[in-house]
Amino acid sequence: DSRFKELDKSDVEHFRSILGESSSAIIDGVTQEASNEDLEGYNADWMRKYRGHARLVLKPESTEQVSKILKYCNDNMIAVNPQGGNTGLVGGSVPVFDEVVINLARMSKIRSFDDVSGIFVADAGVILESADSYLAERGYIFPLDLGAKGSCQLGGNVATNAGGLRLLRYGSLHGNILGLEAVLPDGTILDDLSKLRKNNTGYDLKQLFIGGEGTIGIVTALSILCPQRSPAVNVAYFGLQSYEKAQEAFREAKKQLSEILSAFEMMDGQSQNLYARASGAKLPLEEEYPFYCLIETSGSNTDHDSEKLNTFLEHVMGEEIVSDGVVAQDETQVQSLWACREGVSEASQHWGGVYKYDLSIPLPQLYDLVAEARTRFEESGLMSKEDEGKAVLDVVGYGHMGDSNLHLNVACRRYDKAVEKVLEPWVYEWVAERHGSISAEHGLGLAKKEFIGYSRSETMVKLMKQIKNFYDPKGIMNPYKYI
Ligand code: FAD
Ligand code: 2HG
Ligand code: ZN
Repeated sequence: DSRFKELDKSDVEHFRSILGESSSAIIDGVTQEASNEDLEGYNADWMRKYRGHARLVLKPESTEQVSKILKYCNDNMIAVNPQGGNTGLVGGSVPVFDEVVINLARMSKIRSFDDVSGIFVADAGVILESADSYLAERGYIFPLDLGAKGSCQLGGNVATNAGGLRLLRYGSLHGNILGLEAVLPDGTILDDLSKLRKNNTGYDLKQLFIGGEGTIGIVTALSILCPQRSPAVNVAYFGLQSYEKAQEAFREAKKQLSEILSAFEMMDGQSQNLYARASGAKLPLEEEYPFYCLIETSGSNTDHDSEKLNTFLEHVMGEEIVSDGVVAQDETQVQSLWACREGVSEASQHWGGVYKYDLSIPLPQLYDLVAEARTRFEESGLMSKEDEGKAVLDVVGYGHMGDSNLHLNVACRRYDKAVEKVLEPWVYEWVAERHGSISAEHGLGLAKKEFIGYSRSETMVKLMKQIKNFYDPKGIMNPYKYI
């Protein structure tokens, strides 16, 4: 974009003066020969679907460095792309052209933890799994968990307002985050690192950064309220004959497990078959079923929780809501049952390409979309019934049923416009007609830029643009993305 300055030697020298000479602070393909290989991990996204052409990656170590970098970029019209663990699934985490990548990986300090209130304060570059392990040692849990926990960063989680596997229990980051520190495009440091649960003094500005996808500033630290870790955790995995049965099971789980229910996930048979083929793992149940659910309970009393879970399982099996099931007997089994759910996302891109949709749909209609998508592929001639399960094209549905959040993944051998045409804009129209959301948790990024109107009115999009222009009048923050 000719509005933005092309990087030259003087810019790189300036960034070096901010960051110092440490080789881990800067990957320079402008004045030095950083190879494409060095830059690849920052330019290509997790799905290998979006690829930018950044020639400079900056890795600040402190909020002050982020501030100096942004001020210089703003003064000189240099476009930037904030980046965390680069596990985002909508193309928002990588540049489109040659934006400067500002990667937060080196900002990885835990700043404080109060083991009475459970308030945890950390830099944005802390890896989610590291934060959770730190809290586990102190009897607490990070109130967010997701399959990419080993790579994603807290700042990226905030910027995408990640939902994950336990939102049902702990709620959204909009509620758990107590304070943020962020740097605005002109270098201003917004210190709102509050540790208060209650603070009704005007607009709650931090909420704009939660789910802001790096379009109005860079999150550099957060404070978050963490709950006690439950000593008794049980996981059950069961097979069901229909989606209606899965809904009945969910209703019973809420009724009978009530306060100890911490996750309710749904996977269709095709998604489990795909996971087994891609990973080589054996599925937990002997027979195959059209649907599977995974339930997790977390409580403080093992005997009490096991009794509740067993009563629930006896009931749902007695009533023939559930056809067969297994309860994990130890931590290894807990992990392997969870892997059947968490592993689907990665398995779906095993054969080369994948089209991912992350949707909020009213629960009774949630699975209709998957069934209709299969029909559309059969009618298009791109998939026949015999192809199913042979990795030519797999249409799989799974997700956070407890949050009415479906993940529709269409796995194929390579990215193909013909496949995309069957899906878009049909998926978005379908969801809009049912008053759902075209992004339940992954955000809009580049992938859904054109489609925001399916979930937000013109008035709301206009207001969003005004907010963006107010915070980032020169438009340097993550340009070309959804706003
Ligand atoms: P990145 O991918 O690096 O960035 C994501 C966006 O945030 C980009 O727009 C980027 O510009 C911006 N950003 C990053 N850091 C900052 C910062 N410090 N300040 C401002 N902006 C910033 N998501 C869910 O909601 N639920 C799930 O269950 C879930 N499971 C996943 C499982 C797998 C296997 C994978 C690969 C992804 C999954 N995701 C899930 C997607 C999810 O968005 C990310 O995993 C995570 O929240 C992104 O964090 P990240 O550090 O990788 O951010
Ligand atoms: C999950 O719940 C993630 O596993 C990823 O949100 C979903 O890959 C996907 O579509
Ligand atoms: Zn998800």
